[in-house]
Amino acid sequence: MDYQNILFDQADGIARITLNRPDRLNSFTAAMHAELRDALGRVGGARVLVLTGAGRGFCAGQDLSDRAVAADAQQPDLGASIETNYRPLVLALRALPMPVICAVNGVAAGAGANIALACDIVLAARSASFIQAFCKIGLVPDSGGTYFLPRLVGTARAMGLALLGDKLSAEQAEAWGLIWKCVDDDRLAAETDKLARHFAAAPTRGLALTKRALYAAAHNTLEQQLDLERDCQRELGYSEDYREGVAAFMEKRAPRFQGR
Ligand code: T3D
Repeated sequence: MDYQNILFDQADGIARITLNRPDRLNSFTAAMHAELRDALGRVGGARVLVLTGAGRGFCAGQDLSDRAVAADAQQPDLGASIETNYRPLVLALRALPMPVICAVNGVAAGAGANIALACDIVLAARSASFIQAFCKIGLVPDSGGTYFLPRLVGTARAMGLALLGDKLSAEQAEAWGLIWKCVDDDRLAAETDKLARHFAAAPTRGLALTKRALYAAAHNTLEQQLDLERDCQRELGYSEDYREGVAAFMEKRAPRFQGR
C-alpha cells in the first residue's frame, strides 16, 4: 500500500510511524486510519515502535471537516467510525508484542490525546499539550479516554479534564502521571531515538510479557495476577535472552539480547 497520510520506516529493529497531515494537525481521516492499520500490520519484526506526528502538532483527533453536514442532511454514524477505525487502532497498539513509544511533538487533542495514552511510553515536548476536546463538540472521550484517564490520573482529575476540555501542558501531564516524561522541545527527537535504541537491544519477549501483565492488572485479581506472573516467568525462563542475561551477569559483561 502507498502511504499518503503517514510516513513509515523500519530499520535496526526500530519501526517508526509518523502521522503526516501537518496542515490539519495530523487529524484522522478514514484514509489515514487505513494506512495506519496497514503499517501496524507490518511492524511484527521490529523490537520497538515509535509513533509521532509531522509538523507542529501530534494529532488533533478526528478530522472534523469530514463531519460537517448541512442542517437538513443525514448525520454520520460515529459508532461505525469508532468500530471500524478507533477501536481497532487502540487495541492494536496495546496488543503489539514490543514497547510502543509515543513522541508527542505538539498538541494532542481528542482522539489524538487518547491514542497517545494508548501507547506504552509517552515522551512529550515541553511545548506539547493534551486536550480532551470532545466535550466542546458534544461527544464523550473515545479511543480509550474514559478507560485511561481515571486509571492514570484518578477520577477527580479525569473528570476535570474530560468535562472542561482544558489544555493540559506536557509538564503538568508528567507531574500528574499521565505521561512518562516531558523533555525540552529540541531534545525530543534525540531522547526518543535513545529510548528506541535501548528497547531495540533489550530482551523483547520479556518486555512484551511485562506489558501484557501490567495491562492485565487493570482487571485481574491478585490471585490471577500471580498466576499470570508465574506463567510469564515459566515461558521466559526458557528464552535465549534469559539465558544470555544470566550468562552476561555471571561473566560481568554487557548482555547481547537477540529478542528471542
Ligand atoms: O467522528 C468520529 O469518527 C468520532 C470520533 C471522534 C474522535 C475525535 O477526535 S472528536 C475531537 C475532534 N478534535 C477536536 O475537536 C480538536 C479540534 N482542533 C482544535 O481544537 C484546535 O485545532 C487545537 C486545540 C487542536 C489546536 O489549536 P491551534 O490554535 O494550535 O491550531 P488551529 O489553528 O486550530 O489548527 C490549525 C489548522 O488545523 C486549522 O486549519 P486552517 O485554519 O489553518 O486552515 C484547523 O482548522 C485545522 N485543524 C485542527 N484540528 C482539526 C483541524 N481540521 C480538521 N479537523 C480537526 N480536528
